[in-house]
Amino acid sequence: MMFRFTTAGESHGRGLVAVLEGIPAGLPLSAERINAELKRRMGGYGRGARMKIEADQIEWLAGVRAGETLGSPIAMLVWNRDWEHWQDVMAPEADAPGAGGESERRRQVTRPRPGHADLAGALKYDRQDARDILERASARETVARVACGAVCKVLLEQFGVDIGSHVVELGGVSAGVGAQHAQVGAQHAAPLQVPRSLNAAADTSPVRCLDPGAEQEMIARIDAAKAAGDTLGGVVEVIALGVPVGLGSHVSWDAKLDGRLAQALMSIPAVKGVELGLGFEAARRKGSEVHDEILPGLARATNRAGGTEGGMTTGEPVVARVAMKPISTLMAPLRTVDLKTGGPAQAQSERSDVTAVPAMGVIAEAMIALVLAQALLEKFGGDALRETKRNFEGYLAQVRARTPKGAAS
Ligand code: EPS
Repeated sequence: MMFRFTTAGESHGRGLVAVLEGIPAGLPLSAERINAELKRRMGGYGRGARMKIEADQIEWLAGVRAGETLGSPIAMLVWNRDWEHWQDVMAPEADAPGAGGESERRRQVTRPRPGHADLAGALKYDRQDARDILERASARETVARVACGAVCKVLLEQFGVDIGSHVVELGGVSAGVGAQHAQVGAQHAAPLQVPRSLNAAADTSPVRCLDPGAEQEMIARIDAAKAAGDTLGGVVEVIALGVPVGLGSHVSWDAKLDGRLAQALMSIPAVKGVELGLGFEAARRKGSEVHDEILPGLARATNRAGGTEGGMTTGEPVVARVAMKPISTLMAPLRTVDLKTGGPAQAQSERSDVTAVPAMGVIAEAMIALVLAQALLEKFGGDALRETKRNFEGYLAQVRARTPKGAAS
């Protein structure tokens, strides 16, 4: 069964639709579990008023019966509560109020925001009103991704994989905690430095940061940015524990798991950089200070690689760091050009967030879950969960047989 997912929906349209194909039959699934992830995505200090309007929850449309997947495409719907305030602006009908001539259109966007999709999209799609672009470019679409990712998380849990994230940088403030942090300078096995139940700890912080001192400073910077009409970016670290060795492949460029993870993470709105393990730091070091020595029992002395070698998982935690630029809607706007007049103007400002870095961590977890679930199903196949598990157990036994007995100490 081919694994794929797709989403549809505009930020202020009727709602968002997510379709996920390739999940085996027999996976226990509940709306509560998906909704818990959607709720996590809505949180974080520095988000705008929209999150007070919405209460994102899925409705099942297809693929689940009596609390279990059927093996058919899973379809989920999330209504936009804000639609109520946008019905005329976003109405699909040609004869809707405001749908006629350009002059009739309310809430047009003709002063593109530097950094957003507004300008390139309006030129490429030949739209006079950049709202036709920004409605889909909005990070609101990530609701549907998180819903699909939540299903994948439930699947991965059946195989002992657990994915969490935390904020390691926000507005230029760095946290002194992190898996990557532990590896920089480490010559021997460094502890992860993050709790095993990463999300249980991170979710108690308003900025999802594990360093209380840094957390206070991040909050202060968000308040200052808000007062100045500005926005802030940051970096999250995502960690997947319990990933078996051998997901992905070295054989072809598009099978390589590190490449697939990078693509999935870079596709998150406003993300400008992705590192695995040491990332860019590896380029500055000698080989002897980068590669993870192999110990008896096939354990690793370190995990500077961040859990992949040769496009395959190593069996160590997968550690990714994801950098997000500041949100491009500024209340103190930057210079732009009015597309109607061609003259200089100030970019449009519309209600938005000061920062969405804490939420981006939740979205990054979802994207990693989607990539790992796909790679796991490629390796172990299965139309039914029991079949996938049988194949998985057989493979683990095969790997264990390669590990000399009693050599692990
Ligand atoms: C978002 C909803 C949006 C923004 C944000 C993400 O709501 P609105 O545009 O109605 O305020 O809060 O979108 C952007 C940052 C963006 O650039 O479009 C959401 O649900 O995550």
